[in-house]
Amino acid sequence: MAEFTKCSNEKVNKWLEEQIAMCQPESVVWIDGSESQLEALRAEAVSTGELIKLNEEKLPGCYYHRTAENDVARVEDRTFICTPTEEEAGPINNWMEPSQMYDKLKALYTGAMKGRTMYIIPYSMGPVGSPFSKIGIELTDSIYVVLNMNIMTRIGQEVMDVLGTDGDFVKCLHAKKDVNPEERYIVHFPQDNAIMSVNSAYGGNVLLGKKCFALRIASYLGKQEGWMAEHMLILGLENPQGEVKYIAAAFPSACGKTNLAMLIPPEYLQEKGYKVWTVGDDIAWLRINPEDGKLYAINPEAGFFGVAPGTSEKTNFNALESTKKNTIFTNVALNNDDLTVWWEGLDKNPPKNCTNWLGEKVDGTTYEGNLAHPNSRFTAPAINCPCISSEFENPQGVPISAIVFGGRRAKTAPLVYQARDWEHGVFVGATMASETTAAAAGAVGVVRRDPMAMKPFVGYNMADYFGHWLEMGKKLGDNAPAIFHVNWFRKDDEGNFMWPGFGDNMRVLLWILDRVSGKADAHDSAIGLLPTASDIDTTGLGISAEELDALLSVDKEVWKEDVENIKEYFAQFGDRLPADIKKQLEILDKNLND
Ligand code: GTP
Ligand code: SPV
Ligand code: MN
Repeated sequence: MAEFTKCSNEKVNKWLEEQIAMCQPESVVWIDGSESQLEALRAEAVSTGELIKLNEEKLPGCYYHRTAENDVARVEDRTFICTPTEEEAGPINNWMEPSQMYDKLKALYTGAMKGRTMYIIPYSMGPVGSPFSKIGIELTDSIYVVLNMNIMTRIGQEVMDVLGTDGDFVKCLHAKKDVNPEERYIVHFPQDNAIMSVNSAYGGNVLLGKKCFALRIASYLGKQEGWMAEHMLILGLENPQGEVKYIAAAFPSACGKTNLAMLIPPEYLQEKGYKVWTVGDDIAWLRINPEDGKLYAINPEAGFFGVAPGTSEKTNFNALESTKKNTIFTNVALNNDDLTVWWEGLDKNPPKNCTNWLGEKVDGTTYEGNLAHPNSRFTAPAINCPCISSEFENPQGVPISAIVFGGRRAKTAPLVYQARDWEHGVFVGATMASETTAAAAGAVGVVRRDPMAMKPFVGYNMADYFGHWLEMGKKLGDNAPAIFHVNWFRKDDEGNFMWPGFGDNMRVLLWILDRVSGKADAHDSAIGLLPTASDIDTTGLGISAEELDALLSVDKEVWKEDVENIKEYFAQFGDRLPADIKKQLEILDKNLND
């Protein structure tokens, strides 16, 4: 067995011994988080071709990487929640009995790292030492994973110091193996605090601090311990008086979280003094502050693993700026002339001398297909973001004034509406639906139900998860944030987006915060509280009153169809579906038929 240096935590040592015996790496290396060690790993990855060093003048400290063609997105059908009973995992998750799954995985991991190096990455989700934070240790045979984890989380010796001799940690094992999609498994054992990933090297499947830990395992821990782990951005909106209010928003994968989190307000609002500050773009951990009883959130991550296509100076200047240094680009197109990167939507000048995401040398100016994969991504340090919030590292988090749900709905959902109260808001989240995107393997553009944008990420029974949300509302009482639903993706009959989106979404956020502070009106409708068109500021927007009316309209017939679909969807939860959710469905049904 390969030698390894023991640490002062015997639980860690015992687990390491078992994993090393099983994976049989040639050598074992602790990641201490030092720049010299990381720099040596970058050089090694460049020497083997795993990474390409990009233009040091234009993109200092940046690297380019391509994954295997069949390994470009999360694989939901190969993602498992292995709880002792199938009921605990619920009807939405794939399940296998834990000991059976351990046996299956053992066969796959045995000898999987032969001739390779195993890296031990201690990491903290959340600022090191924050009361919100939790520690994980990821073992991996991929330098790409080490370098990405370094951007996305806080890694290294300081984390081991906090863990101490007896601290608990999430056990994360990743082996790249031969990237065989038939034997790819992303497996969670919530009761054992353990995650095992094999046969992939793509982001969400292998950066185990992210979706696997910070959502699937954390949602389970949150249920036990009375807090929440959500697929949410966190932003601060500063008004001209300098007051900042925080909003958390849950949209499904590739539905606009990164963009909203960093939005640049329209010029006339900037001139008035409005600003947006980014706390997080993908994951929020929320808990009730015992001192004031309010809901506070942290972003447990340290970087952005953002969708590249569609990111441009015009749509998301701040995200683009964030990628200008110390960033890793995955599955975008490479400009071979100057070693820079390109993707669809960046600008109108695809590189002529181009390598596409498949690794083929092509003429980008005439190429027919996508040069960058639709789910190509950048891994950028959060501190690069020009509008990163001063509260980003605040170990206590930020107080949340409003929670926003949203998705891609060509019809059905209006631009914005407000839930009547927390309970109704939980129902609005529980009945979310959205068109699928390239973020997960499978068909794109199909409407599916995605409660709270957590369909792929809840680590236990979804019906119990709804119950947990209701429970949190009871604990919060009058301190509960108001809940809203937005839809930036409504289309007209020709299939064009009706709302300009991006920076102009600020106009909707202002109505939301005016509702919270009691400054704006709303009228009740079958589905919830709607703004009157005149309450949405359309200064300089160039959309007519009729267009805004259409964006805010609720077509009862379309909604009745949706209710039928919701009933079918809820049926799978049987008696586990909370009574308050059933009650809300009855109210909606009745409102639509009145
Ligand atoms: P994940 O990282 O997968 O969780 O995604 P995300 O929710 O952070 O999505 P992101 O902000 O990266 O946006 C995904 C895609 O939606 C990009 O191609 C964006 O350009 C596009 N998009 C974002 N906001 C808007 C908007 O307001 N309107 C329109 N039409 N497109 C948008
Ligand atoms: C998502 O799919 O929601 C992402 C990217 O944010 S991944 O890390 O792959 O999950
Ligand atoms: Mn996401």
